[in-house]
Amino acid sequence: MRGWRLRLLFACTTAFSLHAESGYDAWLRYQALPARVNEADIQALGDSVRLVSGPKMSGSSEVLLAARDELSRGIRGMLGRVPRLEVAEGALSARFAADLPADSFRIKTVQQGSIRYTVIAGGTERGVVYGVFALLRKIAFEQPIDSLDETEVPYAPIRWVNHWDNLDGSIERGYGGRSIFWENRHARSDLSRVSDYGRLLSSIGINACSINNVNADPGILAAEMLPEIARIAAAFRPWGVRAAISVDFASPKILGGLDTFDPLDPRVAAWWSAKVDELYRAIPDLAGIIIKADSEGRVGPSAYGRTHADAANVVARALQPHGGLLFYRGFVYDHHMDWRNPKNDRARAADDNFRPLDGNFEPNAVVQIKNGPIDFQVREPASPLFGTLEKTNQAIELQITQEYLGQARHTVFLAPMWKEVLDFDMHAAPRATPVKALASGKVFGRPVGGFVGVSNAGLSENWFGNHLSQANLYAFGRLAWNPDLSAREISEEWTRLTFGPGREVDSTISEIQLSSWRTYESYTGPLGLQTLTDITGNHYGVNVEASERNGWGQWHNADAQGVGMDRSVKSGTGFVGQYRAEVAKVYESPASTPDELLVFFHHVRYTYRLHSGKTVIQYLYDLHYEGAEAAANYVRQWRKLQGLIDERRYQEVLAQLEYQAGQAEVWRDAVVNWFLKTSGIADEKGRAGNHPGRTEAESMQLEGYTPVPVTPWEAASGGMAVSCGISRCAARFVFEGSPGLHEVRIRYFDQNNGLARFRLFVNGEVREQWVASDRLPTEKIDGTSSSLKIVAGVALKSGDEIRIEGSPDGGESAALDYIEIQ
Ligand code: GCV
Repeated sequence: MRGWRLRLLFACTTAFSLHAESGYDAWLRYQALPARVNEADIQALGDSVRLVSGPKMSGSSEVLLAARDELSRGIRGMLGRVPRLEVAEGALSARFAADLPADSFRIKTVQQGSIRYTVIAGGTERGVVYGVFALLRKIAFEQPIDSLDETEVPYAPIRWVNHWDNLDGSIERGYGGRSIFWENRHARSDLSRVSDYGRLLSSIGINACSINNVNADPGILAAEMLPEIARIAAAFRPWGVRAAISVDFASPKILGGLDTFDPLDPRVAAWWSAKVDELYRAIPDLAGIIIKADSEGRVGPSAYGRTHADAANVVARALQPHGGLLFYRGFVYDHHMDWRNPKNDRARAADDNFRPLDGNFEPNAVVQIKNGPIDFQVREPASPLFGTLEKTNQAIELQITQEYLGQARHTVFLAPMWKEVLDFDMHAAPRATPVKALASGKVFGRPVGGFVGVSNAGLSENWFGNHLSQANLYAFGRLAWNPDLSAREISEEWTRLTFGPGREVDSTISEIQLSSWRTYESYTGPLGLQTLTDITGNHYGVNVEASERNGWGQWHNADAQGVGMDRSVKSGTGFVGQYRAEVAKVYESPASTPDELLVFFHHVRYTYRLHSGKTVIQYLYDLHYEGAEAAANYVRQWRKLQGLIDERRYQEVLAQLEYQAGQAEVWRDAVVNWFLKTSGIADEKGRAGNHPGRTEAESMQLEGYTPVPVTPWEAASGGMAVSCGISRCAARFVFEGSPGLHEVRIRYFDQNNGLARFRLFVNGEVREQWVASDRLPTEKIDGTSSSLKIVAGVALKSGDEIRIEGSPDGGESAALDYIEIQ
């Protein structure tokens, strides 16, 4: 019934839902549903909605009040009028909540004689909030709500997000503005964003959030900091989100004045115990502590010849009386590895370090393991450590912030990638043992386990700097709650709540999202190459060789004959042998390794044939062209949504997708040219190295501009750009193509240390002007600053003069790469 009525009335709803939106409300917009349906829905809920939590909880806590207010806000927004909402106790609690596990909820329609009402019961107060959000989702999805009887139990107890926020307010690998928690080494005076963030987290079932960088500032544990942490914890508390912190393992020495931080020294243990007691006096519900040690320059137990278990346990024991958890990161590796030794392999590090320690950790310690063995690359196999640990708690760490995945400037929806890892069977027991079950402690009966997402939302109005990137936080929470949901289900839910309803809107956005990871992979690092970016720098722009010949170990070993790391047991680093036999069997030989991970596991010749029958080199060429084309297509798809979603978000996403399409071309050309030069094998389709309509800036007639080599060479067409060292320069050439309306595409460089200006002239007349004002993360002329300006509909005929003028500013030299006329 509701379906067809909604369809009939859809036209009216779109009309009044198109006000400008900032994205701040994310998926909690509570858009009005059609009026005639509203009354029926309110009646479907009965005479009231009653909120009841487990018997141990008080009936009037701030969590229940937040739940009630949210329900009121949501129902009013979507249905226009709110039924009676009650926070109930006593008999109802015993009847509906007593048997519910923590954090789970039940939603039930109750008919008692002539009285009908809806109960939302939670095993804890947090469960009630989750039930409220679940009911609101049902209403938004127009599902029947008149005879409800359902219970949901979260898949895992750990459903956390980590923030890499520094106390000065900056965020390591944050792309959505500055910290919502910190500024100038204090908690912000206005923490309303934290509260609103807590609401978002709670709506997807996340129950804890760590509030400072794992590269921890020891100052977080200073006595004067504890009230500040307490204020942040208080802002989260109404949403059932508990705060956690990251600490520096050397704190007993740096902060405590001891002459050691040796975890086996009793003075160190006493220091941790006293400090944790002090923390809990200030924040009684602190969720726990996270430690990154012996990793990327952080000190750790190796300083005293102790193990990671020793390190984790000394803090875990201090947390035990308070019920807190200790997360010890499995991301431990040597970043000074000798690349000349073919047996060295960073991928081995986590398993090598933690396998011997299985069973040595305290019951409240959790080893937090990144999804792959390297570091959040565009594609990696599941970390073998998930299948190794049997007697140790573990959690999977997924990265919501898109560090190696386009930094919120490229749309990359991560649920499909996460699903591949979560569903991957590690063959750790005779029955199916997917990573999700191992990480959650289900396979080996561990008391705790689950999911940690590195979120890094910031002060930007839409939290992440890209509206479409919000979907990754949503997906993380939904998967942590129920990893059996499909990527499609999640994307459709998110789209509907965030941009919908509207059939075209829902399907277009969802299709873009669902294909976006593979699109990004295809132009930045297919076949298991890993993201071919500047790995010692900003992790953003293209730089094919940045990972080679250094100690960081993200090598892909491309040479004139072939590409890939031999990680086999037979002839390589032996990494494959860290997997259980069933899995190792698949990865040991190139023939059985899936194409998408081929060069992660094997060094193969460029002429090696994939399962698809294509050679490796031709596949690399083809995929880069396909990827760039898919990115261009997103712009075309998005344009069809004008008028169907609010103009502000429409324009902002359009600009982002246009930028992405331009950037995909830089990646395509750079990677393709690099492999063409290195392998010497031509592209069968003749595209690599050929750029119809392109005139290199260095071959134009230059006034003031001077040619400069670009590093890395592949980041600029022909390896060169022109740069201006005076106040104004120009470059010109004569158009010799066919007459008509053309698209003029100007590739220039937009560093973040100036605001250079450009003007395009045709036959002496200004046709377009712009300022290079983006804040891309580089001061260099490289793959990151490479930018594209498209001027459409330019009437040209053979003999016309095209002239581009650049005026440098600050450190930005108005550099130009080429002009392409299509
Ligand atoms: C917080 C990668 C990132 C670092 C990050 C580290 C980690 O190396 O580039 O910024 O540090 O992972 O996960 O600890």
